[in-house]
Amino acid sequence: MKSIVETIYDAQKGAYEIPKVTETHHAFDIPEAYRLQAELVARYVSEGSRIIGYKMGLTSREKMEQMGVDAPVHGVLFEEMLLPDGVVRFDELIHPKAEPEVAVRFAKDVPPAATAEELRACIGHIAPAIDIIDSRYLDFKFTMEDVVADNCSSAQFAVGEWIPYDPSATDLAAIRAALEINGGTRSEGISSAVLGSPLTALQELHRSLAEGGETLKKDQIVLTGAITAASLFVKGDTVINKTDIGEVALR
Ligand code: OOG
Ligand code: MG
Repeated sequence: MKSIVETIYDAQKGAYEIPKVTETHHAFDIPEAYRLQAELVARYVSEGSRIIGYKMGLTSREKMEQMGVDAPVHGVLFEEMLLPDGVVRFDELIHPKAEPEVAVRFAKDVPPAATAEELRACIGHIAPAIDIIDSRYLDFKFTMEDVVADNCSSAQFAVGEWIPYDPSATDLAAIRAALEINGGTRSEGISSAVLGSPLTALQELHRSLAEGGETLKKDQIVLTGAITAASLFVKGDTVINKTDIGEVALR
């Protein structure tokens, strides 16, 4: 029988659905789920993938309700997930959903025990983003442990124009975002939906990474978490995240 990591890796690479590994294999807890995620990530890295940052997930009440889980999670972003010009690679996807998010890029390494203020001071740029999630689990249904092991449904993402982050000009907790598909608004919200502020999501991420001896570093990108529930989309759809800090589209 294939291991949990192999099972998920094959489903990601082959773009096919699998039953939950907590059912086909065995139950495991959240720390074990992150160990499995790390093993999966190490396999990609050994094959040449480069880590360019992280994503927070299940950070908003709407997302937690949509997915039936009750705490945020985080995953790893690889260079190949970032779509140049927003052109989606549909042949690598199973049942993609789009989420309107705010992305940040760090201008400095974040000190391991950074306070909220110190962490904020390390952010160089912010941008509107669309996270394309594609759970490898049947019907997009999973437990928190399953989704963490599946690198939090990470698949592809698009980022709009990066703008320098000026805390006196932009309140990270007050960015309005609306996800439009084919001209119709599918969902809209405000970035305070993300744990009160995307800054809190970043702190939570940094705290959690520190437990594993990691830190957020200069030039890394973080997708801070969906502001609204996710929407299914298909090839040919025009998907746009319209925000107060600009817009970004999938093609
Ligand atoms: C897990 C990933 C969620 C977010 O921003 O909430 C996520 C999922 O819902 O499949 O990326
Ligand atoms: Mg997301």
